[in-house]
Amino acid sequence: MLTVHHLNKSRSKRVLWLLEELGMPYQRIDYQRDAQTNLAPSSLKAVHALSKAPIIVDGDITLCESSTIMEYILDKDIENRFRPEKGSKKYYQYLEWSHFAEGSLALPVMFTLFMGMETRNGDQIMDGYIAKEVALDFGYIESTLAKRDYFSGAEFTAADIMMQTMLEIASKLGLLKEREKTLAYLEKIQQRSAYRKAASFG
Ligand SMILES: N[C@@H](CCC(=O)N[C@@H](CS)C(=O)NCC(=O)O)C(=O)O
Repeated sequence: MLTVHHLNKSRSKRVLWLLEELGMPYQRIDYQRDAQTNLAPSSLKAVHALSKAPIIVDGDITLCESSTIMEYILDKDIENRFRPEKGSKKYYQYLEWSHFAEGSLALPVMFTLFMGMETRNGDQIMDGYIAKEVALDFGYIESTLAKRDYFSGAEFTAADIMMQTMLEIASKLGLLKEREKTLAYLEKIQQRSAYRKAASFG
């Protein structure tokens, strides 16, 4: 059976959410962040050299990196749910958003989070760069959600799960103020019962 190594308050919620959407059996092993450093415990390093969540183990395969894990799980679903047909326009929209979440959006969102942990005067070179990226990325997200119900089209896919994590953090950081479509979308997908179940694991 597939095992999810789950760190509390982390991107491993994505994997648990997808598995719950699919109703696919799995085993969960929980890890707690260090109260001071917020880092994963050293026991996670025994599972994968990167010691980052999520990690899955399935037979002789051990994988880190959430977007890869999502594709791996979707490949196992014989009903081909939550991912548009390969080669279709929607499929490439799906891929763009799946990769955008970690490839582009994570940088300004996580930088904002980390920069908020120190005193800054707002004029340092990174402040301007991050502000520009935040405006660019969230403008693109808002205009996409003004045209479509979900990131790849009319249907919910795993790209929405990938995007939710960053949007959730962004919302807590106040980056979604006045992004009405994005806020409404976030509220909508967080109503899904599979999301609520995954979120209940901490
Ligand atoms: N790009 C990676 C990021 C993995 C990552 O940074 N995970 C964080 C949790 S959200 C982590 O394990 N942090 C604890 C640590 O670095 O010790 C992914 O999407 O899986």
